[in-house]
Amino acid sequence: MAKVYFPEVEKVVYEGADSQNPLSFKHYNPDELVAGKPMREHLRFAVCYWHTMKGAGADPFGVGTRVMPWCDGGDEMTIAEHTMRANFEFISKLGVGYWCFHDRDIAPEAEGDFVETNKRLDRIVALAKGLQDETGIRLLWGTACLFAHPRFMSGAATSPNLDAFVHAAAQVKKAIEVTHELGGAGYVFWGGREGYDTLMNTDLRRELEHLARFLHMAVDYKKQIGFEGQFYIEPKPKEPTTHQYDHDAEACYAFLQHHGLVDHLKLNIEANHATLAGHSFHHELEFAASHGLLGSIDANRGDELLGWDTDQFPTNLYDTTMCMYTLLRHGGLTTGGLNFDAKVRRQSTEPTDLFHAHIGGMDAFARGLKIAAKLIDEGRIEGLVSGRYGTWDSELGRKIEADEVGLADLEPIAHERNVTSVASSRQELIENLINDAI
Ligand code: XLS
Ligand code: NI
Ligand code: NI
Repeated sequence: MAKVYFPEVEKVVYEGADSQNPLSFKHYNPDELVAGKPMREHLRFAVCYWHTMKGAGADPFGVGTRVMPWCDGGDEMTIAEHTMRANFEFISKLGVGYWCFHDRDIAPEAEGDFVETNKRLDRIVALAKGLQDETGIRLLWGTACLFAHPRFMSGAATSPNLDAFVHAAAQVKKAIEVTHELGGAGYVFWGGREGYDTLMNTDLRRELEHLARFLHMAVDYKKQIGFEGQFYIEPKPKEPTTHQYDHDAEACYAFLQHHGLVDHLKLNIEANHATLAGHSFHHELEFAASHGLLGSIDANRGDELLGWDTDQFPTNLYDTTMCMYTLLRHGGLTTGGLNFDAKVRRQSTEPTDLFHAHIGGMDAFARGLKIAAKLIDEGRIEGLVSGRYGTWDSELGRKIEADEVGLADLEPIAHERNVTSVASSRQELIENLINDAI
């Protein structure tokens, strides 16, 4: 008999809003059609391996607190195997379709032996592949951990040390290969330590050039091995470094354009990285989506009272509504998904808390989806927005947008019209319509 890691939980199913069962979905009903598509296809949820299976609850002031039965006993590789089995049991019971991982989450590095490290990774990848086949769970994206080991303390692709760059390159090569092997729909680059703590020891321009070279090599290698998954960059403004180069969606866009990479990478937008950048989650999504850059989403939230990446589970209906409103209006997710890059709080210690956390996040997005679909269906907000831009739908507006007139053509028109006021923007009305739909 295979070991069971979550004996206290059966399969989580949809029971509807009136259910009193905490281990059921109240709103997420995977087969229910919303805006012409089943909820599961709109939402494409993924479970992240690093927090869910590996995060023990340590913080800068204390050790881990969580009960993790898959870590009981045996050597590192035995534990790695148990952890992978527990991962697939958890995801199956939750009824999620995808997972995400870093190379070093799933298989520990063999210190001092890169070849052996890769062998360990292959062993766990073979196990994961079998479990994927058994359960039908698929890989949303893979990535390489280029930030935990001391060799990357000054960065990986942007390290001042050439050997750190070379090591990172080989690690990414292998991570793309195993992602390909597992049929990953994508591959993420989060610039873990790609940034600086002080400019006084940093050649900023050279580091950015190196980062671009690194990504170009990855793009070339992807083509070489025929990996067709989507590449993503995950913006984050700070933490661990004072300044991370992939600051926000707009900074990433400028970087990608400047270095000829814009056709090869989309963005993986994380809710709390947006707020750390001083933006809303909605802003980052809207910028990315309206520039054809939105690839995938790391679904979490921060704490308004803490200025760091707390990676809490998303529970704020207003945020999930804005997210789904942007997604629905821009055609939704294709290769990407909603990856719960989120961890239970340090005082939530039992395996069951993982279920409560994910159920809450999934229900919050299911409600956000339904509310957003309702707002779009009613069309009142869209009506207000198109009315607000109504003056542009004129012959003159068309000519300006089509680059057919210049300042000298506009001057006599301005003199004649001499505008003194513009129409109300109706913000409060719009806010009321949103709250009414919620
Ligand atoms: C850290 C990032 C990380 C990426 C994957 O803040 O969110 O978890 O998603 O490397
Ligand atoms: Ni993330
Ligand atoms: Ni993060």
